Amino acid sequence: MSDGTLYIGTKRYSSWSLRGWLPVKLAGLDVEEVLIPLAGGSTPAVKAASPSGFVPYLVHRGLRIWDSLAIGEYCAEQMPGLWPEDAAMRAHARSIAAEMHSGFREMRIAMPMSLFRSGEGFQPSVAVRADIARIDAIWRVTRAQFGDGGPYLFGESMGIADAMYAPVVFRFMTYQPPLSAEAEAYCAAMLAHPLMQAWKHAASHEPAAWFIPAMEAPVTA
Ligand SMILES: N[C@@H](CCC(=O)N[C@@H](CS)C(=O)NCC(=O)O)C(=O)O
Repeated sequence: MSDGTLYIGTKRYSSWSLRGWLPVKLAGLDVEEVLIPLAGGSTPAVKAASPSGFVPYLVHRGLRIWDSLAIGEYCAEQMPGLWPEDAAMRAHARSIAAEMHSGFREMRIAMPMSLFRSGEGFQPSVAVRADIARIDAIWRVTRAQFGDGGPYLFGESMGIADAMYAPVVFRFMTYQPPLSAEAEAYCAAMLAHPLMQAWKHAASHEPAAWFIPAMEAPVTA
């Protein structure tokens, strides 16, 4: 008998689900995973399952937590190492996680997470390039200041801040925008993480009936 349920959406597409799923896995919560195929827009089964009408949604030992960042915070209470121990590092980690949670709208719209889509011919607009440059700078500065030689944002292990940026790593894998060498190295480390591999592997086995045509279509310049 598990301790609860994590509701998520289609792994090919659901960037917010990945942001909730990673902390749950990193904290080792014993929850059943319920995947609701997303309709693309509004999914009646998601509206029925989750208080906010969005996934991810976590029910753990009777507690109900919705929204990816709240799930990350909850998981860090179970496994404190998911935020850096040092107060200055933790302040920075929370800031960049929140910046991802509330920002980069242009990039998110122009580059939806779609793990097996071809991004060939993708031409980022000026606004999207600005979002990409800011993310690249966040990764570079954070790793230079706090990375301690480790492959992740705050060193040796993946944490909440990495989880928030994980879907961006998958987006960059698809759309291949030019990045700094440091950002490329960070993406490579993230893509090699066993949980990222496991998510991608599971996504590759999702049935074609769950595909959303607009998310698989060739990109338009
Ligand atoms: N702010 C929310 C955003 C969650 C969100 O937009 N999730 C999408 C899936 S990636 C969703 O549930 N969409 C509603 C639907 O498809 O019906 C979070 O951080 O969890």
